Amino acid sequence: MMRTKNKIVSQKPLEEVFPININNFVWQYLLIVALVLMLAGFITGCEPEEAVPPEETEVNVTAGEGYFDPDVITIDQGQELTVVVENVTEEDHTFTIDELDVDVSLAPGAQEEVTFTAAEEGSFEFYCDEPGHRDAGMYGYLEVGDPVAPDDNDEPYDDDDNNGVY
Ligand SMILES: [Cu+2]
Repeated sequence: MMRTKNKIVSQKPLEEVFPININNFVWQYLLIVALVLMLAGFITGCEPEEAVPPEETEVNVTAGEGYFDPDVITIDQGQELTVVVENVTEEDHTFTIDELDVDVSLAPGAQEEVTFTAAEEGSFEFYCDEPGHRDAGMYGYLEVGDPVAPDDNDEPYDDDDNNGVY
């Protein structure tokens, strides 16, 4: 019995060491949590910068299989705009705006840029001039001034006409 008690007594120093290890572990855990929270805050803080505000003078557009992304670009009247178009497909495409004399040819995988000024207010369609591509969905709208985005309603043409008349 005495020896057993002595053994128990002799274990107390070990028990005192053990809580110190726990404290170190908790401290490291809290440090990791703090770092994760800081990283999350950093990522969250970066997200608003990726959005394209109306006053932006450069817009990146992806020419994909049957689409342009974004398909609506909004700028102010008289604003100079640089559009950087990247063709992410293995076909030829164009980025064309008839009213603004914009016609950029895009080889497969190519990235081209075009700078122009939209002097007049309105909604201008940009599209791919390769046969069949416009009908396949390769079009979008450059909204200049006070725009009504086609995506905001299901019948853009009728609504636009009514708004113009009234
Ligand atoms: Cu195309």
